[in-house]
Amino acid sequence: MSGQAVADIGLIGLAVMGQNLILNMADHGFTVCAYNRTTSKVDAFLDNEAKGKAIVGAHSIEELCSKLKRPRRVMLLVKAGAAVDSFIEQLLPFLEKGDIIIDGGNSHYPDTNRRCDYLAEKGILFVGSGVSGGEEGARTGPSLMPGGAKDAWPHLKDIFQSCAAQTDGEPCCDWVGDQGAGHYVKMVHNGIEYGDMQLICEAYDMLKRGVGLTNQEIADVFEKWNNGVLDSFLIEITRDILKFTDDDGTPLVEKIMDTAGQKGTGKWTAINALDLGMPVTLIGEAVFSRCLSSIREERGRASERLAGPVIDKFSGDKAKIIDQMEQALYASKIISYAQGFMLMREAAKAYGWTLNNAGIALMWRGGCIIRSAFLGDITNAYKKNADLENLLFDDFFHAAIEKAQPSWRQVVAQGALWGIPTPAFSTALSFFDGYRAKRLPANLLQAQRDYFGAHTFRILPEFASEKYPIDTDIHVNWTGRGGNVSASTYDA
Ligand code: 2AM
Repeated sequence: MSGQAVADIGLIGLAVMGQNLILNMADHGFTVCAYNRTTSKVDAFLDNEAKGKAIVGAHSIEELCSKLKRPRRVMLLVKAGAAVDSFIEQLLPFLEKGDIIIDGGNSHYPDTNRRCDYLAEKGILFVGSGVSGGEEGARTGPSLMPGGAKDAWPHLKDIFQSCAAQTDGEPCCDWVGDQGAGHYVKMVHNGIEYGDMQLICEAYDMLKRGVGLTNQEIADVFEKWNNGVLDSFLIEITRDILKFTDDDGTPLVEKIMDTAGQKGTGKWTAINALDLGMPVTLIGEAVFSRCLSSIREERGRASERLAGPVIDKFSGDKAKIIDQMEQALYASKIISYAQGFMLMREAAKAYGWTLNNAGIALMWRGGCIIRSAFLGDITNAYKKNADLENLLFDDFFHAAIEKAQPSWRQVVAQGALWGIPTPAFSTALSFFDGYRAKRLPANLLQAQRDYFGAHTFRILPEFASEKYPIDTDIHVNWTGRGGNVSASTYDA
């Protein structure tokens, strides 16, 4: 079946995200053609949510393509993986050179790289776009992170930037970079989201078990924090969750099993950080914390055998420790974002992408799950200095972390004394102390490596001599036994 080319964009995948994005696009004056593998969903959508709007339907890929204005723009919002490849193959016979396919799903960036290259050979412009903000974001304004074939951008800019969330008059959507850069940045966004959530959970745990506050009191703390430097969507929903009572009047959150699920984007971020050799420790701890939570039965057995400190009824200054925790959370969050941006900088180098940090921060400023006032400050930092080496070198964040430092140390120490785990708070502080250390104990580590494996070491410039020449891989016979053979590569 063919039709008139009436639609500005086609959208495949009518789960809630897809439906909401179509409605959002229609609200902004674009005509959308909807298609879904199970075509009964097309009819149901047209008869209900889409009724009376600038939305048409298609019952085949051919019909969909025939209804699109040129160059055709087709957006996929289907399950990541095989479904994306399957639709690409189904679309190809009905597309022409210069047409555009956008994958708005949660695809892993190497898949997007591959699809970009594959479709470039065929003259089709492929775009992988991160879409964040959940169902509500898709309907009212998500954060959109498109990357891939840049020639597609002039044809997408208007639709994407109109439908995206707007903050301070600017859209939370801009071109991210080549190939899978859009999906990459979305992956890091999700990793940072893991970190933010873990930090909030640690604060909740300390306030509950350490300070002894009720859920309502903790909700009030989050309410207060939401009016300060921690002002963010995740703090806000945490406040609401803590206030939410079940039919029996008790907080529902306390009835929820303490085993965290994960879909993989946090893990991908951590794996990528390991691959690129970047110390993104907070996201790593956040992923491992979910893993630890999921071995619940084993923890149950451990809890009966392994004792820790008994937490006495809190007799200190509650207001003071609450303020200290706000500072600890803020400082840890600064570290997490600093690490995230370090990772993206390294990825840009490794993959040959040009990533615009201010633009990325602005894309995350609104619409998405990690949206916060804080991201406005990060945007400003990178706007002031696009080449900022590290977020911690920006005057604003430098001052913030200086101010927070004593409280942060107090909170991490208190967690350890109470025996309440604070992996994210703690790793953030350890990173900070490592990052600001001119000298780390890696000298000893290099000696150990050379001792047992002849892996060689380098001499500090001030100790260079004929015996230990500078910029040279040196091996020492530490034991007086064995040979003087050294491993051939120096891979510190
Ligand atoms: P469906 O309604 O026909 O199941 C979210 O699951 C979206 O992805 C839905 O629109 C779903 O279509 C689609 N989807 C999931 N797996 C798919 C596959 N293997 N092929 C095509 N569409 C798929």
